[in-house]
Amino acid sequence: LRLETELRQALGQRDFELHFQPIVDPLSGRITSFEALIRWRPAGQELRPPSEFVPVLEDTGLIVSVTRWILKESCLQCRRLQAAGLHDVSVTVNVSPRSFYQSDIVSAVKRALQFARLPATNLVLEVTEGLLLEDNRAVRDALWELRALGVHIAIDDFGTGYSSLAYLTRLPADILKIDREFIGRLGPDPRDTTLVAAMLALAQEMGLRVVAEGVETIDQLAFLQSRYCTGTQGFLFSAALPIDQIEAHVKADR
Ligand code: G
Ligand code: G
Ligand code: MN
Ligand code: NA
Repeated sequence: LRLETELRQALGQRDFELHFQPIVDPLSGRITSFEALIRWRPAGQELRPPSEFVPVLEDTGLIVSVTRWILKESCLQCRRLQAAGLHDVSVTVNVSPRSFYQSDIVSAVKRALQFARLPATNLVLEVTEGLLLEDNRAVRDALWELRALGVHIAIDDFGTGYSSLAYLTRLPADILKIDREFIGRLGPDPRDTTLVAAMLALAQEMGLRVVAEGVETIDQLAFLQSRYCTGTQGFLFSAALPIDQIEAHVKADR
C-alpha cells in the first residue's frame, strides 16, 4: 500500500523516465527501432527497475495513465531521433493487458501519434503472448483497429507462454520477439539452437519479422545472421539508455 501511494505521487511529480534500447538489423548493423523501457527515480534515490513497480501499477490500474504518458513520450522522442538523423526509425512500446481491458487503447494511440506528429508505421506495440491467447473480443477488435491505422504489433516473450500457435493465424501480429531465455542458451545445447532455428523458419514462412532479445555475444549474432533473423536486441549492442545519450551518439555518427 505504501508503494501504491509512492507511485501515485511519482505520477504527479513526473518521477518516471523512459530509457531506450536499440533494435538492430543484424545484416546492415543499422538501428531500426528503440524499445522504450520505463524507469522510476524517486527524488534523491536510486533508479528502480520495472520488476519492482510495474506489477503494482498493473494491480492498481495506475498503468492506464502511465501507459498514456509512455505512448506520448515515446512518440515524441522517436520524432526527435528522426530529426537528429535516424530518418525512418521506429519506437516500440510495451502495452500491458490491463491497458487493453480497462482503457480505450486505440484512442490513446491515436492521440499520441497526432500529438507527436509521428507516422503510425513508426510505432510498434509490444503485447504479451498471454493477451493474445485469451481470445477476447474487445482485444481482438482493438488489435485490428490498430493494424488498420498502420501501427505494428509485436509479440513479446514469444515461446514462453502456452503452446497454442493458433492465434498467429487469427491475430494481426507483425513481429515475434524471441525471449532472451532461448537466445541465452544458443550454443551449449544443440536442441535449443534447433528450437530457435525452427522459430525463425516458422516466422519466415508466415511472413513475420523476428527480433531476437538478449543478444550478448558475437557467436549468437553470427548464428542469427546465418538464419536471416531480421532484428537483434541486447547488451552486445547497447543497454537501454536515456534519450540524451542516444541523441548525442546519433549526432556524433553523422
Ligand atoms: O528493462 P527491463 O528493463 O528490466 O524491463 C523488464 C520488463 O518490464 C520488460 O520486459 C517489460 O515486461 C516491463 N516493462 C518495462 N517497461 C515497461 C513499460 O513501459 N510498460 C509496461 N507495461 N511494461 C514495461
Ligand atoms: O520487454 P522485456 O521483458 O523483454 O524487456 C527487456 C528486458 O531485458 C529489460 O529488462 C532489459 O534491461 C533486459 N535486457 C535487454 N538486453 C539484455 C541482454 O542482452 N541480456 C540480459 N540479460 N538482459 C537484457
Ligand atoms: Mn518488451
Ligand atoms: Na521479452
